[in-house]
Amino acid sequence: MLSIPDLIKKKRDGGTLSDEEVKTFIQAITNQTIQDCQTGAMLMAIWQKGMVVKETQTLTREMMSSGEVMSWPEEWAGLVVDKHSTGGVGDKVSLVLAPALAACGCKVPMISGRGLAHTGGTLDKLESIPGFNIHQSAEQIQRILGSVGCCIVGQTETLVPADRVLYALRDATSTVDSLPLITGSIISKKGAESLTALVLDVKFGRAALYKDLESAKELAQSLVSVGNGLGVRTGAVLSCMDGTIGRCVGNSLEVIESLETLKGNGPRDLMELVATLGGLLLKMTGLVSDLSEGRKQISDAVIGGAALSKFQAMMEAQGVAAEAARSLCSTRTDYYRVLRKAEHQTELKTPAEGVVLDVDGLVLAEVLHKLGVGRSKAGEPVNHSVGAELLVSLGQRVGKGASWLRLHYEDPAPSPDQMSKLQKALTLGTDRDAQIQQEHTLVKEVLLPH
Ligand code: IUR
Repeated sequence: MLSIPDLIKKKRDGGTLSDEEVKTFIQAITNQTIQDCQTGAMLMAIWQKGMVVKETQTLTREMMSSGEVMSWPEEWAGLVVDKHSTGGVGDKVSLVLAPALAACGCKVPMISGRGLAHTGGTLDKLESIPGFNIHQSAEQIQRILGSVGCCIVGQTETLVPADRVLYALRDATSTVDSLPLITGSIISKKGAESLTALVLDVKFGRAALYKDLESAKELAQSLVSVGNGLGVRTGAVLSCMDGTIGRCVGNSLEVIESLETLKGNGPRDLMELVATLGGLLLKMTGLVSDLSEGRKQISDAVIGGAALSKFQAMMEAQGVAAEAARSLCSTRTDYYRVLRKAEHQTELKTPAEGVVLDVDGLVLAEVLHKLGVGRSKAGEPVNHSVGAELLVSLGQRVGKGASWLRLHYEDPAPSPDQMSKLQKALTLGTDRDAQIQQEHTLVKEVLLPH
């Protein structure tokens, strides 16, 4: 058996690690018999030389086996599903999708993350609801799935401990953006949830992790093939992330937009993503025979209010006071009776008349991140009430001086430079520019299990 320095050398020189060798590396992490500098060197060797599909598959399986693998009651066989997104701006899909799937008969143990770089995190959004507890043990998750059908929680202590070590060292060694390492990290955690089916929302575009469609597609293919190899029916959607999903960005503002969506008033792009991702999952479980029937069942669950009831029950099961959950879910409620509103609001005005051609989601997200929506170091608090509401739609004609963005802020207040950056996120044009501009397609491609 090769020693750890030999394994590093083999990978550094472009070799393919055998199943036993990958296992040795991951077990050394789990048993804490490897030095951080050795793990860092191996990560850099993997980043530089890559891995063949079989190696990535073994890496993922070994990472998954480094901790607890969840198990479910027999009667849930074929029904346990989840979704993962590679990160977006205003991406509140999980908040609508998890209860919609539960309303369609699925069990959804959704294990989500916190904000990463400029992208938002589902857990940060949910924690803007007073009392919402994202820390649930495996037993509590099973109890909530039994009574409600869905929960949205953080990674438990016992799930894929190897990923916790690897993720921190990837961050410290500039090796986050490696296809096999991203694949191993994402799929090992989903594999440990013992899912029947998994759908991946892989973003491309200027506010995405991978900007161009080709590299996003490569990631999607890697995730789909490794997921299926692990025995989870895995499909993926390639979706565009140039602007924002829906109109709100920021933790509590996104909760409000999700609740409005669950009350039937959702923006078109959010509904499209929820229906497509949910429809695919229903098809992969076999609950429906084709995607269009799946999309319809998910849309009906959202528009008809069944998903809202599940969201209310999930909030209560995860610690929100019954009265607060009821108030958030009632029609024509004042959300700020429960959620905290930022101390200050200001509106940005259009500099000229014209047609809205573009709103740059990356610029919006980067400024908002600095105003407290996100964190610059792990463990820092976020400001749940900071965010922005887009007041115009693409293709809309606006006059000069019209309000186009409402900014919610506290401390720090936006600097003149940040205000000017935000203003530049808006591109106006003529009717002719709008005609020439290609039709915006949100979902570019769907990859199904082989
Ligand atoms: N989310 C994960 O769970 N793992 C990763 O490597 C990335 C995002 I990038």
